[in-house]
Amino acid sequence: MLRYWTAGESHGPALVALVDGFPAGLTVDAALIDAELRRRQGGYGRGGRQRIETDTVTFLSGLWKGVTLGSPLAVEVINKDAKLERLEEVERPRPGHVDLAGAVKHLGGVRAVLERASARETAARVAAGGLARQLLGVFGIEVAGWVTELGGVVLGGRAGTLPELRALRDTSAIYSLHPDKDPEVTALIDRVGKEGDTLGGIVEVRVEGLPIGLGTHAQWDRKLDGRLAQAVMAVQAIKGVEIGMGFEAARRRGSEVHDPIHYDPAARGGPQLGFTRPTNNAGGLEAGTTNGQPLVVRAAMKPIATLRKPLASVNLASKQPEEAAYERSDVCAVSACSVIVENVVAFEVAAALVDKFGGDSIAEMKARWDLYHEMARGC
Ligand code: EPS
Repeated sequence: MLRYWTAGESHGPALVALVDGFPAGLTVDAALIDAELRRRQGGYGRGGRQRIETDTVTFLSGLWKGVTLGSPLAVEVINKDAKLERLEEVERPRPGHVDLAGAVKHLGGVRAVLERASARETAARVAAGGLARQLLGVFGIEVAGWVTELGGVVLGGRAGTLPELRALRDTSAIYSLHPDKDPEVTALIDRVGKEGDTLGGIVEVRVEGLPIGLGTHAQWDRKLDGRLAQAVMAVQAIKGVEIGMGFEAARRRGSEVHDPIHYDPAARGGPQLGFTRPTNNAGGLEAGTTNGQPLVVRAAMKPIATLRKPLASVNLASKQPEEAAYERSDVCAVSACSVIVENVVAFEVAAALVDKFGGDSIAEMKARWDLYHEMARGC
């Protein structure tokens, strides 16, 4: 079972991801994880914190000479802005954050919950996902994500191979597949930022090269659609998750939604075993099981809840009406969100891969991958 937890406060000494159940024998390229962390720090509309931090990973355990041991990996990302001991209590909870509910729940103050709830924690999730995508890479499984909507401006997807789409996205200041729309969107972010407000958006992640048969239909908590929904919904500020056609499928007839099945003997040798689909409205998952088509996951991010022009709140000490607290924040972090969702999706897919092909060593996983595909071609 491949799983991870994170620890760390936004302004504590460091964030840590503890990755358990990772197979032995993978040569880890830390630079690839650092590249994901760098992308997470970027995107137009980020705040002052990103000018302070240069996120990189240090492995505290689980590696020997750069190769995974099969033991737990503790991965650390240092906080340069480690000032928690000097920070004051926050008296005026910010609407949209956990400030009020968390302070009440823990019978304590706002600072204690906001430090952990901060989206800074996603650096640790990206570190775990950056590791997982290297495991996927061994099996030719590729993951990429981008922004499809920002502040109400619909950017959409685009046809192309993953390397083409990734290259295009990397030319966009907001990580979209339509860089020609960047000026319109960055001007919007500037305008809204000047007004003391914030913006949300929609991100999309695509996974290609998947075999048929990851996940299961047989038990609710092992269904891959359910596991993906939990992992993505649990990213800070996410309010909705869609797979494939998603909510739109509810408005159409069955004949317009479900993907017909064809067979092409020439494609029998590939991971899809010769089964082809003219459409992919299911987004690569049927009943919680991968069907060999690309996995497509979308997530809706609400606007950042810390507003420079704050909403109404109440002073928790005096119970008098006051404006919510303002702490340095981002105007828009939808681009960063695309990187985070990309990496949490990568982790869940890697976990499903380990469930199917065994988690002790890469060598055994490869042998079982080959054997499964050989047997499945007989289906
Ligand atoms: C973030 C770091 C945080 C915030 C932001 C994301 O740093 P600080 O609080 O020191 O400015 O900029 O956090 C939030 C959006 C949030 O809601 O808490 C980061 O590294 O992503």
